[in-house]
Amino acid sequence: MDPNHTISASATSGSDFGGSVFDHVVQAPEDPILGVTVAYNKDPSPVKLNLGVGAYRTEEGKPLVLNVVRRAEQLLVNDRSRVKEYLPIVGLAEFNKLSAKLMFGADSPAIQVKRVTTVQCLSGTGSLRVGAEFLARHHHQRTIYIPQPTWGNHGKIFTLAGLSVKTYRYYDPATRGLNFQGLLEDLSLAPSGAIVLLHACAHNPTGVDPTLQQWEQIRQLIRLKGLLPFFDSAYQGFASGSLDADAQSVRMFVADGGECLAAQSYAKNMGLYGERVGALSIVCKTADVASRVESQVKLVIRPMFSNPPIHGASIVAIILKNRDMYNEWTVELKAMADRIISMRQQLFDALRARGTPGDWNHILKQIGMFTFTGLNTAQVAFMTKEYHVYMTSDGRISMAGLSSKTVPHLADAIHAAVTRAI
Ligand code: PGU
Repeated sequence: MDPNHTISASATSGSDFGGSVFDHVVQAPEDPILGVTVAYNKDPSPVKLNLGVGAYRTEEGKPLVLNVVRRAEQLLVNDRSRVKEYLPIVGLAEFNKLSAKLMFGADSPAIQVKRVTTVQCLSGTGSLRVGAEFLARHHHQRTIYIPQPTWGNHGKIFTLAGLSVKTYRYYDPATRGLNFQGLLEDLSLAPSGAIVLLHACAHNPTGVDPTLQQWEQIRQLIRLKGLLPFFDSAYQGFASGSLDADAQSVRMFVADGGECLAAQSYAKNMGLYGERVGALSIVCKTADVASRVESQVKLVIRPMFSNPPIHGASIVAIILKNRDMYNEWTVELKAMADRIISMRQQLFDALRARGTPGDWNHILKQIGMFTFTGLNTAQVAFMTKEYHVYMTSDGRISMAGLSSKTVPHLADAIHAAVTRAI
């Protein structure tokens, strides 16, 4: 065989191979949230401030690895019996059990009677996607209602999973609070069986949560109409500093004996962002249904990512099962939540001190990682251009990215945007 023959078919040898089969592919826009960090990274300004992505920073502006996480990792490294075998399709059994307890309560009757199935997934996003794919295959009503507004990825996740996405009214820009009447009206018009996406706490991006009384009314309506609640719990412990208080909405819906789904993320509350640790729970009517549901969820996961990663889930399991470490975690978590709350006060005071026009009480009232400032797209663009303050174009700022040192700069930028810009 002439070796030159085979060589002549190589890409370097002929002009026939000049064009790319991907020539028609157009440049996609950056992600509305993660793209903010891309733009921030390109900015050489020494005063630049990234308040885009919801990721906790210390007072020094540095990412934080919790002390208790470092301790758990140390234990993992020192334990020679730990191996790197594949996990089962549903992930680490111990992690799943402990995650269900964290979400539904240590003495949850639903867990005791085994009507909950919990599977380890790739953080909150992966849990939402697996839940959505399961629903698209097995739920009789393939419409999901998501709040208006909501985390930007929700619509994409559910659409790509094969669900049809509709919105319900949630936020009232006039009051900067909950549009409770609109919410009730829209959900009461939803077809029976429709899925309803609910933020368990610390609604992203608005920072506006229903009160417990309002949750109770939402629950009654959802049960009356036979809707299926799907909770996104990405901030348990971050809203109030208490893991139990932040799970109350979900627990109400489990206590009534009905069915629901819950996607949990350990990105924020344990600072395990890049480890991609999360869980999907499906609460069913009976143990028998839960077991059949789990068998089908496995068929969703296997061709998607086969089985989840072991390291992050092992960290979480160590912390959740050891009383000492669990307590240490709650203290560190509370400290993060408290620092965010103190940033709210500092920003509010700084705007007051500057006499910035407008009512800024919502900075204090809103809950969780974000303040939905009410600044418009043009004002945000102005702040980025003139002050190097990076945030999402809907006016959301991550309070967790702020520190005592950077509050004055942000307040100057907001003041200028409100008084001088558009
Ligand atoms: N659900 C909500 C409500 C969220 O805010 C986020 C993260 C997730 C789920 C997904 O988090 P996982 O990391 O997959 O567990 N939102 C942040 C982080 C950046 C992003 O958009 O992924 C944010 O800044 O909105």
